[in-house]
Amino acid sequence: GLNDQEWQQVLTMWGKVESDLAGHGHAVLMRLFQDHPETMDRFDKFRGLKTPDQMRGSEDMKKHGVTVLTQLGKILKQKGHHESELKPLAQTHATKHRVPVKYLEFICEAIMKVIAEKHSADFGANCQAAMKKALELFRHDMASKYKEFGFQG
Ligand code: CLN
Repeated sequence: GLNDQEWQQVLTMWGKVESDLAGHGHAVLMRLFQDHPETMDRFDKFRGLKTPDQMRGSEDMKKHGVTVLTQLGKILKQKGHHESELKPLAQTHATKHRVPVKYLEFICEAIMKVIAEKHSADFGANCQAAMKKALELFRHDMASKYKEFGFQG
């Protein structure tokens, strides 16, 4: 787990993410779909988006970015005691969207990259390490829940 200081670093940084949740969310999804185009196949609603320009201009993608980061923020704010926030998310992603654990790793990488780009001055080595730990905890607990739902991911 993370200690108090690490959680504080994570949540202080998250405060900066929340100053423009839509901008960050859109950038995360753009980055994810560019680095790992196969992750886009899980989304029926993004099927029409073929070029980076179309993705950039997509209100729907922007909206989904807000959905994703809002839920992730709720989870991070539990500082590891996130069972009740995580469980329904693991359930839909395992049984309905059927999202491999590997894709969760990809989106966490995209989140790290976007924060590093947008907040380089405030995202020093310690803060990066804390955020990485928090996202690893999130992925680890998602993966365990996946198994409870019978999805090997
Ligand atoms: Fe996701 C829908 C949060 C990673 C694929 N996702 C949702 C919803 C979230 C949410 C809240 C709406 C409610 C629900 O269905 O449940 N997703 C997250 C969070 C993360 C996340 C938080 C990780 C940080 N999701 C992913 C990916 C995966 C994916 C690993 C593929 C690439 S990124 N998520 C979906 C899909 C939907 C969805 C396919 C359904 C979208 C729709 O049709 O509206």
